[in-house]
Amino acid sequence: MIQYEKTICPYCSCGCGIYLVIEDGKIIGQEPQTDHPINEGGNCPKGRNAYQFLYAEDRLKTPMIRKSDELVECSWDEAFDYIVKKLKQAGPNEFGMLASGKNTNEDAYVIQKFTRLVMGTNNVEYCGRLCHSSTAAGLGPTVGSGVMPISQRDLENVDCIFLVGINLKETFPLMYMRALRAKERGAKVIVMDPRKSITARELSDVHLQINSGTDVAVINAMMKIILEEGLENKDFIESRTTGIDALREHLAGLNLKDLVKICGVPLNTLTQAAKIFAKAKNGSVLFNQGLNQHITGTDGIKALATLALISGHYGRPGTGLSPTRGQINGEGTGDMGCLNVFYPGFQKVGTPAEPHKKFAEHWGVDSLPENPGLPYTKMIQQTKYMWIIGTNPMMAAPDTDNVKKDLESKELLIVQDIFPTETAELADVVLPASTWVEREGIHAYVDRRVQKINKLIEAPGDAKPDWWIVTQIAERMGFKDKFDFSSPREIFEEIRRVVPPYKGITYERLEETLGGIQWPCPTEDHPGTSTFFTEKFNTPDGLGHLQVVNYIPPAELPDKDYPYILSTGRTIFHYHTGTMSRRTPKLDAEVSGALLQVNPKDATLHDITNGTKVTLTTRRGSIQVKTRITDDVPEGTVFLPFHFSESSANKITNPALDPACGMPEYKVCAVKMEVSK
Ligand SMILES: Nc1nc2c(c(=O)[nH]1)N[C@H]1C(S)=C(S)[C@@H](COP(=O)(O)OP(=O)(O)OC[C@H]3O[C@@H](n4cnc5c(=O)[nH]c(N)nc54)[C@H](O)[C@@H]3O)O[C@H]1N2
Ligand SMILES: Nc1nc2c(c(=O)[nH]1)N[C@H]1C(S)=C(S)[C@@H](COP(=O)(O)OP(=O)(O)OC[C@H]3O[C@@H](n4cnc5c(=O)[nH]c(N)nc54)[C@H](O)[C@@H]3O)O[C@H]1N2
Ligand code: SF4
Ligand SMILES: [Mo]
Repeated sequence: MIQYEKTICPYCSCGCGIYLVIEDGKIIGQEPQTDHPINEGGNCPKGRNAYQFLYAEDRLKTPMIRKSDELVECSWDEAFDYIVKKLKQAGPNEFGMLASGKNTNEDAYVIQKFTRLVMGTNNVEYCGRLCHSSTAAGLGPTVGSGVMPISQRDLENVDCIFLVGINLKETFPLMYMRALRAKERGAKVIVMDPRKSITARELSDVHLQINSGTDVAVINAMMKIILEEGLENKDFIESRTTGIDALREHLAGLNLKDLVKICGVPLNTLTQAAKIFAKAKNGSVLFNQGLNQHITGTDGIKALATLALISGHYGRPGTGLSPTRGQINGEGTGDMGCLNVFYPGFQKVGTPAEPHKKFAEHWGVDSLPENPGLPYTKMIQQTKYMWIIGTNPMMAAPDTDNVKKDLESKELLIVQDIFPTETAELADVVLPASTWVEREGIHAYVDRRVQKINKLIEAPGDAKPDWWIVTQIAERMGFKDKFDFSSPREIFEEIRRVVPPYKGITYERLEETLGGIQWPCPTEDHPGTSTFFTEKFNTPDGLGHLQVVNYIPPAELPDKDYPYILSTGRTIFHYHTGTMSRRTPKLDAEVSGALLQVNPKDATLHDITNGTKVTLTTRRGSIQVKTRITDDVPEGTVFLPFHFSESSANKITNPALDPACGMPEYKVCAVKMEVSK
């Protein structure tokens, strides 16, 4: 029998609807959903080939325990007994847990509950630390909230879009479609990116092709121009913000010539961008990893939000600064509290809210941890017992030779994934998870859009949902009464009770609402919230706090030994550490290995052509990779996607962190390039 079932694409967080064609329990094809309000019948190449990885031969199907250096298949009971015996020896600060941007909210909720309640520590994190931790640190003090304040659908109706460090066409293709529609309706688009990305080429009216890591200098220059020309939104500054005098004074002390020298963009181009942005009626700013992944990511975000505030671009549909979390549940896993300082609902430890007390009451225990836990990379370095669920630090964290050493030295390393990843290879215990369409639950997509995923097929072999695995271990650790969940629905009912923005969302409502509901949704008859900050900001005084920041250069810049800048990022056909997209025959056929982007002038200098194999060496190590000659990258910079293990970018990236949030500087380090022998 053939069925057509609705689901949501498992790749980026646009959250496009797709139909799966299922015959006798097996997916045999798919089509985009024409009536889904996000994609309206479109899907990008990843979305069009969304299900193929499910049937890869090496899906994990059975638990495994390491015995005399080999991972050997075992029963669930054996795996649980082994884990529980070890975990009972772990002191609270010796244990750490990493959740996944692929988890459902229900999975994520039980994961953080396990860490806090059973293990007594706030050592719980997920890939959000490597993605938007600078956003929380930058937007918290500025506007009081680090989530996307709009609906992605409203992008179509703004008259200026400023894209900062985001390659929209390759990374959020269906949001790109909306930006394109806005442009067709007359909106102006400014792109700030050191590369002539396809987005910069195809969409920008003004391309600010800045030197890597100099965003703060550019934004300061734009603000200085706006204030000097009197283009600021005086009413908005007066009624909705605080700190303009300090900002004026700070900018008056900066010299435009110096800023131009730092960022490498001519003054007239900066002026053009500043004027377009300030004069627009409704300006939208989308920013992402090109801004975030620096030791100064937090500063860059504070400056950018300040630019939007003085221009009055906040509080109306489509406006404001939109952080674009990219994993399907990058938003929801954070909402559920898989971060070292946040209990569910972004209730921060160490604040008067005292979330550890509130949750102790919710969960019926005497006490819960109140001190911050360790951030992602430090947890890998400093804990003895780790449980890693649906994240692949051996490819995604910086400086992976050291990650390997740290993971190999654990008393216990549990890896729970759907494939035998580079991280799973190091594990003492490997647990097979079911994925996406093999279990039920909810995800929150990029714009806080909560959509429900249904179980459509059976998981292979013994693979089980993440929430189930965690609850089984909690039970064996002696906490059955606290983890007495027999379905995701029961977990979701607890979430609704303790996480206020989700209170009005029910499974029934989600089943009925195509395109989902945007949280906060306080009551069951509330339609959800598309636009934030219409009346006031989420800061204690309700005002936008203008921030003063200074340019600080990246941690490691080129010198005579390592003369190039290495920047890393994404391409349209592949996803992160490649676990899913590289097991998708159609995507692998498009691009089957890493290609390093090299500028034609640098290529001539080294006598390199397309496909030459080069060795890239940084202070961390060396990798080999083939080249693609393109003026997408400026002279002196090479760009490497991080999807490919045989040329793994993170073997050589710099582990330097933004001190405000623990974000690694993935976007700039110094590298030497030589033709391989
Ligand atoms: N195809 C695909 N799509 C994805 C993903 C994927 O792996 N593959 N991942 C998803 C996830 S989790 C995320 S977070 C997003 C990431 O989405 P993006 O942030 O768009 O992706 P990146 O390629 O990391 O970086 C974006 C751009 O930043 C630029 N950049 C580098 N350095 C600087 C700088 O100093 N300043 C500025 N202004 N720009 C700079 C790069 O040249 C690049 O074009 O994508 C999501 N979508
Ligand atoms: N050099 C460099 N490094 C980067 C970045 C960069 O731009 N440059 N970007 C950073 C960013 S923004 C991000 S978000 C991270 C992403 O880093 P990760 O999240 O570690 O990368 P993914 O490849 O998405 O890993 C997800 C894992 O989940 C598994 N999986 C899929 N579905 C399920 C499921 O339902 N359950 C379980 N248990 N597992 C599942 C997949 O097989 C895969 O191993 O990378 C970061 N690292
Ligand atoms: S834009 Fe994102 S959600 Fe939509 S089909 Fe492509 S990868 Fe999937
Ligand atoms: Mo991300």
